[in-house]
Amino acid sequence: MRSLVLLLAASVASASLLPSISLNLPSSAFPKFHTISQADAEAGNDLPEGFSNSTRVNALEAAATVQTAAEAACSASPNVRFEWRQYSASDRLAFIAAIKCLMNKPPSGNFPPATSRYEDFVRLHQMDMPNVHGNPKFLIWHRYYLWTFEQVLRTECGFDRAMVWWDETLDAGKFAQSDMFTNTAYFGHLPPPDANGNGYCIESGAFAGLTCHIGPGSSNTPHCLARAVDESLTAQCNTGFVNTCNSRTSYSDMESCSEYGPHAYGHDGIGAVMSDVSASPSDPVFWMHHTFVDHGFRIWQNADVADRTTTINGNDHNGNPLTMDTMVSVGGIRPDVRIGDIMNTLSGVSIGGVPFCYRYTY
Ligand SMILES: [Cu+2]
Repeated sequence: MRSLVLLLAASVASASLLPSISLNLPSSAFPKFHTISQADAEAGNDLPEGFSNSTRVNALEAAATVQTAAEAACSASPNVRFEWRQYSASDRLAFIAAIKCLMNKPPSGNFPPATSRYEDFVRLHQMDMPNVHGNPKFLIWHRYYLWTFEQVLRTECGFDRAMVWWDETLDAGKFAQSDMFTNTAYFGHLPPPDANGNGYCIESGAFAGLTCHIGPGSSNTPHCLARAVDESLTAQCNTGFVNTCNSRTSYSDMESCSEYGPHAYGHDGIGAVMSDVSASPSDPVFWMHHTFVDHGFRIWQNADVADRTTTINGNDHNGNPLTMDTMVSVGGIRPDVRIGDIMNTLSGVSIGGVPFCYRYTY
């Protein structure tokens, strides 16, 4: 009996000394994103019914669009999202620290089985997966999801810097060389897969040893934060592919190209957890990647602001047409909004008392 007690005491002691080691899942456990090639995108092969018409309203209607007071106030001093290279070391560390802060906060309880406030966001994404992927709601929903995440960093973790974005076109084909991954203060390394094509648990950087409790897919099996880079896929996050998408004139056509083009290649290129459509926000680099996607959307809008911030087309997951009155929900983390409130990043519309108001540095 005494020896059993000693044995138990010894095992408890050694367990508390060891870092918790979570399961490294094989890459086959992570359902990949659907991709299309740039050549197929140029040919419109992702659009079974062909290119749809531009949503351009007639010139008179566009000219009649007047700036609201909220827009005017926003334009005077918008929040600016800085590209990673122009983001100071201090800002970078503050951003990373705020994400870690969310990981160390308890879950709200509204998104079981999330184990932290950070995982509330992962679970929300997993639950909404079919509604906000594979259809034109993808871009507008992720715009609001990203903004909501930023607000929660600010209100719950004291983040008080400008927001960041990642110009992936500058790192296409060589993501792993970015100091986002090579500098051990940031996101941790980006290793190639092992001989069996599986990822490695991330043991460097600010998120070393992270256990993910949401995913893969629709299951929830604790696993390590793993990556497995394929630079032939990250190479598709290039300027030419982005321009191919942005040359499309209707929202829904551009959305399809962006979602299955550069967006999907960035996820699959980073690999492992990031290639899990449902639970990819488990990897904090998800937020950086989605700033790149939202940037592409805004640049497309800038080519015809009057139209592209005031109209939308395409159908949602259930086949209902998207309109400016279609609601966008982030599960109550912030209020539900109309698409028309957030189609313009400079709308200045008050959401829970905070104006929706940002632009990108370029
Ligand atoms: Cu997503």
